[in-house]
Amino acid sequence: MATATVHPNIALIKYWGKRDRDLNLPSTGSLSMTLSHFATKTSVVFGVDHDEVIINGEEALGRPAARVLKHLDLIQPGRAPAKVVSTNNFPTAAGLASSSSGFAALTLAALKALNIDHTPAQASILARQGSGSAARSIWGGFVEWRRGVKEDGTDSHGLHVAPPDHWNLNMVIAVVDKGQKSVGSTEGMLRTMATSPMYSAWVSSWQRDLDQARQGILDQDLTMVGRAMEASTLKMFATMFTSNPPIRYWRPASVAIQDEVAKLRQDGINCWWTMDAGPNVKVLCEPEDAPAVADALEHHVEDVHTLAVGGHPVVED
Ligand code: 2P0
Repeated sequence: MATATVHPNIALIKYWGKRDRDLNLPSTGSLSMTLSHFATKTSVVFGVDHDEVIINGEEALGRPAARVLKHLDLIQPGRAPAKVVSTNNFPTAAGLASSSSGFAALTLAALKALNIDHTPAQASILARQGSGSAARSIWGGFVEWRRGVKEDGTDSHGLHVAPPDHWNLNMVIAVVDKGQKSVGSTEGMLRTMATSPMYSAWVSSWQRDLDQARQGILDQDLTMVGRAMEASTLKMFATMFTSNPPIRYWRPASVAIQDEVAKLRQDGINCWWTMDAGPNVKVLCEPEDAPAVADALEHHVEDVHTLAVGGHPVVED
């Protein structure tokens, strides 16, 4: 039996689209900040009577359970029956990156329970095959997920860009809706790839955003990171909006918060927004500005969380 506690990550430079669906290889590189406070805690024990998956206190059945068990099959083909117990201390599948911490925690707990020696990059490659964004939650701090060029995916894994204590940044999250998203990320990506005329522009223009965000992180230059993050976010949504049928996660409150961020910047508060596969808005700022940002967001939604840069996973026997 082993337990892993892992923080989710939010992409500053986005992953949206797959160059290989089976191996879950991305069409673009991406870069993330690991979040503090939010966490998934997953325990795995092998050698029980039958497979069992408990998520947030309830037995998982159907596709969610099958996805977890298939991931264990990938980690050890021909494995013994297993019991998996996983709990999130934040909303699941609501655009708050629960699949990133979920599959990273499952991977790390299973590797430990099976006593399989591994490097972080090897764990990241396995986590990637469960859910792409999980490739980045193997580390705390700031993490790049290399697109890679190899067909077998061995060069498509996370890389640690900077440790958790490199830069004291905050992410203020406005929860516009904590319900589960209408279109799942995988389905949304496949639809975008098949139908959006903007998709080719997306896959040919991400590298510059990523290079600028990485440099901005290393230099602790929030404006540089923020500009690249908003550009990457808007380009990703342009591909979604122009899919057929369109994918539109934004709600009126999401747009009102984007306007609020622009207004805060005009007032001299250096803050920048991003969104993912859901209506929630995440705002990046320095800790000294976080109370003013949170106050402004509370005019639009009830549920606002101020999070810092999260640490590395913790894995225990
Ligand atoms: C990201 N998202 O980079 C992007 C931005 C959502 C928007 O990664 O299909 O659950 O399991 O690999 O990782 C969400 O997608 O997708 C995601 P799969 P995943 O964080």
